[in-house]
Formats: sequence, C-alpha cells, structure tokens
Amino acid sequence: MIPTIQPLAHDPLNLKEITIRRLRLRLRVPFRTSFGTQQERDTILVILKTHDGLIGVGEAPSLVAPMYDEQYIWSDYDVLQRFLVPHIPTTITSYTQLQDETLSSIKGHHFSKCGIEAAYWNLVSQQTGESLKTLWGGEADIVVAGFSIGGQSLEDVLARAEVAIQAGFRRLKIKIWPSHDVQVIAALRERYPDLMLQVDANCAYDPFNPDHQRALKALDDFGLLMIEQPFSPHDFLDHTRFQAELNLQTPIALDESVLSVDDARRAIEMWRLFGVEDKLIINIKPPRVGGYWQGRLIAEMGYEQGIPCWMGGMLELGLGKWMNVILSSHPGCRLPGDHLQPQPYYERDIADPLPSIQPDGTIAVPSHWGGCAVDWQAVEELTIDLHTDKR
Ligand code: OSB
Ligand code: MG
Repeated sequence: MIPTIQPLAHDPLNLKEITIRRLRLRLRVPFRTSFGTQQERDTILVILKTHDGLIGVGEAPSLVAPMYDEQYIWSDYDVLQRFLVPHIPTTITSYTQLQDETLSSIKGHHFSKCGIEAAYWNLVSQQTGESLKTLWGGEADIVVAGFSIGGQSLEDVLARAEVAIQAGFRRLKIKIWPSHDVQVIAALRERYPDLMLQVDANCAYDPFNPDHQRALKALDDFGLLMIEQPFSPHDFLDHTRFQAELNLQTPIALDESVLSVDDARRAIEMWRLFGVEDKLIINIKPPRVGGYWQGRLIAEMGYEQGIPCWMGGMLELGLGKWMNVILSSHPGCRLPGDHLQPQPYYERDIADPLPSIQPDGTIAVPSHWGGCAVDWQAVEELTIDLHTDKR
C-alpha cells in the first residue's frame, strides 16, 4: 500500500557549511488553540551552503512549548546541533542517502528533520533547475486558500471570519475546545450558509465524556468539511470507533495522530475495518511527518486509496508556507490547506514575496524553484542564536 517513488537523481552536492539559526518572531494577531495562546514565537532555519555557491534554506517551524506535540524550540535546536547536523554527509548524493545516513538514524524529532530536508530540496531545485513542484509531483496551477482561525471568543471568531470573507477566503477552519464549539459554529453557519467550514480540536475531547460526545455529534448538523483531531494523538481506535458507533457523518481528519507514511496506512486500514473509510481525511504537515518527501508519499497513498489529504500548517514563515502551497498542488491534496491569514502572519518575515490570496480565493502555485527569495537582511536581524558547522 505504501507507494515507492524514486526521487530525481542529481549531481553530488558538496557542502561547505551548515548553519542553524534561531529566529525570534512575533505574530501580528494572537493564535489560540485548545492547548494555549501563541504570539511570541521562535523558529529555526537550516541553511546549507555548497562549494559552488548554492544556498538552500529550510524551516523547522518549532513552537515555544511542547504543547502541540513533545517537540519544541529547544529540543529541536538541541537535536539539530548535537545529532543531526554533524551527521549530514559532506557530499550528498541523493535523498535516499540523506534519509538513510542522517534522518532515519535518529528517532522522532520530525520538525528538525524537516528543516534539513527542506533545505536539501531547495538545493536540489537550484542545482537541477527543476521546480519543487516538479520534484514533488505537483500538478495544479492554483490551490484554494484556507485560513485557520485561532480566536479567543465567539465575538473574536466572528470578527476574524468577517475580515477573511471580505478578503476572499472561501474556506475557514475554526479552532474549537469544550465550551467553545457548537455555539461558535452555529453562529458562523447562520451567517455564512455556503462557506466551506471545518473545525480543529487539537485533541481536546475525551471520547468517553458524554458532554464531549454530545458536542461532537451536534457538529454533524452544520455540514462541516471535517472535524480535525478531536481525541488523543495515539488513538486511532477511539477516533474510528467514535466515527462508526456514533454514526458521525462528518469525516474525521487526523493531524497529531499521523507521524509517518506508516501511520497514514494504519489509519486507512483502521477506518476500513470499521467500514467508514469514506469518512477519513488526512492532514499532511511536512514538519510533523519528517519532511516534504514523506508528505508527498502520504499524498500519493491518499490519492491511490481514495482518502482525501490536505496541507495543514504550523504558522510557518513565508518560506515554509510557499513550500506547503507547492506540495498542495499534488493531486492527492484535494482539500484547501491552512496557507494564509488575511494579514501577514508575522510583523517581519524572511520571504519575499509572501504567499497571497487572489480575488477568487486561490493562491497561484509557483513553478520556479520555491516561490520566494530569502530576505537575508531580515534573517540577520531576526536571528538570536546561531551555530555553524564548517566542512
Ligand atoms: O493543529 O493545525 C494545527 C498551528 C499551530 C499548531 C497546530 C495547528 C496550527 C494551525 C495553524 O492550525 C495553521 C496555519 O499555519 O495557519
Ligand atoms: Mg490541527
């Protein structure tokens, strides 16, 4: 069931220098989820320089605290510095080599691995002259822009939704948690009967709590595209059983539960066992699954197995967002992704230009390498810490 696709062969990349940088960022608008509110945020860039002058940059979009999963800025920075960067081959001959010699030898720590892997693809694209879209099997020229709303209250969500609708967004995702769910969605649905609407619980519900069960089942009345990750990350069984036994008509989308292509396979098998495979959706986030190639394999499997996938987000900078937009053009990504907000995410960004919404609510998929140039002045000014490994 797991697809086998050969990544494009390329000439050896001879590395001269590897740098990791910790950047300090500030979101323009606070982002609230069931696990907390974020505004200040550090992130990591991985920068690979070759002897012939190419510079590849990748983003490890770490969060400041281990609340989405167990990774956070310091674990990511530490594992990069201690274990991953020293094991990046000085001459990289293929994705498979990078994967086997560096990435697979360390357990977990997918955000950090994604930073290295994204920087590697960035180099491959420059060296071969092939766009990331071609390298990753992308096809679509446009993708529909989705906005993930992390509002503090009903009024806040309604105000943010209004701004987004004015800006042309056709799909909104609302962060929910017990006490901030049915009422919020009912109010939105009343105002916007035709909007593509979905919710994300970030594991905040207990499948055995009757109040939580009632709330989730009540969401079935609003024609949602999906309910994302209501329960614990480690639990395919409760998710599937809930879907089947409560006869939930809204598909469940897995985010935190899927850490690999194998997890995606297990989820599909589980939903099939319960006879509800038409109600499974998979959220692909490259940082969560260890990189863009692993994300591509999930998209490929979803395509072959008839399971819709879409690209989630980790509040990335423009660089990561452009890469997400590009992978979103894969035919396996059939639903809008969390690519944009009505205003730029950060007070200052390193990507030029930033992804932006077109009047019809779509984003144009870049067919040159990666969609943006890096503003090195901004990188320099945002950096609060760096570590360089010269080869
Ligand atoms: O669960 O999708 C999530 C942001 C931080 C942590 C988890 C999630 C999110 C988002 C943001 O929903 C999506 C975006 O990048 O716009
Ligand atoms: Mg999510």
